Amino acid sequence: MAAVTLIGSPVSPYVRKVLAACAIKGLEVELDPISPMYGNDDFERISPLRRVPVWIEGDLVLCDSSVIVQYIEETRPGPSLWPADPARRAKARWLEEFADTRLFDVLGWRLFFQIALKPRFFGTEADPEVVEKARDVELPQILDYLESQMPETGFLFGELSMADLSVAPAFLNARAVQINVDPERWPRLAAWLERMNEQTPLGPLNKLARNLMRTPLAAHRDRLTEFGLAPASRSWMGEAARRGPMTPQ
Ligand SMILES: N[C@@H](CCC(=O)N[C@@H](CS)C(=O)NCC(=O)O)C(=O)O
Repeated sequence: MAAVTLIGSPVSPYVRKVLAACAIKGLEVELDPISPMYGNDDFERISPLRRVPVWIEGDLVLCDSSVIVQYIEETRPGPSLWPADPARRAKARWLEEFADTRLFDVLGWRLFFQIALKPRFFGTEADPEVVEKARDVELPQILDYLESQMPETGFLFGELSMADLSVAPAFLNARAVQINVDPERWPRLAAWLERMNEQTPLGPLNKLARNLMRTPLAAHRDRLTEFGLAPASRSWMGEAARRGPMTPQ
């Protein structure tokens, strides 16, 4: 099989989701750790939504973390990324979908992007109404639902699966803008997040992401090697930040 290049900064929860799947399968990839906002014209040609992650393997180019992890599962040996039982597998896929849509909309776009990225990349301030509603109304509803799905011990479906690795990553980005899960109100969710950090490949990836959040973009490639990841031989990084067709205001 051809060598794999993955485009996307580990600051992206979706990129960490794919990297965690690779770690479980023992699969090494080369990484171009760009922020999608800084993708160049070539990036836009292969990622029409200007989004990361993008998987390149020979002539094959795949966009979207769920498409990519499904492809990894179908082409690579090693532990399965989903539960074996069809009903549990279907439920795991639903939680992946919930995480990639509603959970990320609130934690990723209305909190992390508004507070941390919008001012930094586009020079505009966070919209306080969006942030307040996300934090005080929308997020608690999501956390109540996730709490109802959480086991007392272990992972969502016993063994670690893509359900866990899809739901957990965005919580780190939220923590970076002081949005935390209150362990008094959502005890199972908070304890599961701790286990995800301490017992799974997401832990070291979260450590790398935290480090990159404090590092100027130009130095991100050098940080990868310090964390045991191989930088790609080419980069799709451009000069200035641009919005994609689906970047929120
Ligand atoms: N459904 C996609 C979502 C990917 C996504 O939204 N990635 C973010 C980074 S966390 C992105 O590239 N955003 C840039 C933009 O939309 O402008 C997936 O699962 O890969």
